[in-house]
Amino acid sequence: MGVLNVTPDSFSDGGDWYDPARALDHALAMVEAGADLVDVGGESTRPGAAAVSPDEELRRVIPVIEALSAACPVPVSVDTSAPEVMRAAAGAGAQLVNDVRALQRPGALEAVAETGLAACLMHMRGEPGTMQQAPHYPNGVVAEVSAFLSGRLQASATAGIPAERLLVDPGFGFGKTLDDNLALLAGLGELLGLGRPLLVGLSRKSMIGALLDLPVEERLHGSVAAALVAVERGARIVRVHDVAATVQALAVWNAVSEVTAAEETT
Ligand code: 7PJ
Repeated sequence: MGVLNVTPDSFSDGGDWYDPARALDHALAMVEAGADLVDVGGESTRPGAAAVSPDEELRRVIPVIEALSAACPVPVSVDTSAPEVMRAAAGAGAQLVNDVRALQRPGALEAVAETGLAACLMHMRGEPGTMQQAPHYPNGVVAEVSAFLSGRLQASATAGIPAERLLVDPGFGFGKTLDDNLALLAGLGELLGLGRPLLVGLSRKSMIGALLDLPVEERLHGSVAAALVAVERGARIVRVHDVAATVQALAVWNAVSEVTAAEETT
């Protein structure tokens, strides 16, 4: 999943793709590099980010989603928590909602159920403005994230969203310390018990910066390593900024795992 931020303030590429024509070019370049999905977001959720009104989100993302749905050969995802943006994005051709608030906003479950969109349910502790202020998981971060996602899958089912349309995501960096993030990555396999495909986003995140003591523009190699670890532990979709590098690393990993799988069946 290639990231396309159409925001003036995202932490790693804020402002780069704000203009719809440039956004389309960048999306097509990511597809060319091997992206199977493009995630369009108009609300920055980096730590400390201010909230964006649904009107402003609509103004940012709908023209880009329309252009991409017409010209881009892979499904388009909309990164939003606002039900009105979900509905408009579905009308503009989006196929997936990527919601960092796991459809908890009033009306979000209904918007997904009624439009037939697929949805990624992500775990976040708190809100972007305050989420990094001393997050704490007394029962263990993997168990608490798993319980939350299980509850959201249940709520989605109750709202009439078929399970086959749902993905789950532990939400790396969203209200988590470095140790929490590492525990989640190490324990990613436990989330497979939820029975839905796992999506993970680690690309350029502060946990990579903290491990390597590097600023956001120098986190490529660490991000690729993190994506490989995630896939090796069961992630099915990785949300990344650097598509070519990630696709190449995964192609090498995949060639080896196919040999391993063939040996295991003989
Ligand atoms: C994630 C996301 C993530 C999902 C962002 C960033 C911050 N959506 N949106 N998972 N992160 N599903 O790109 O680093 O981890 S925004």
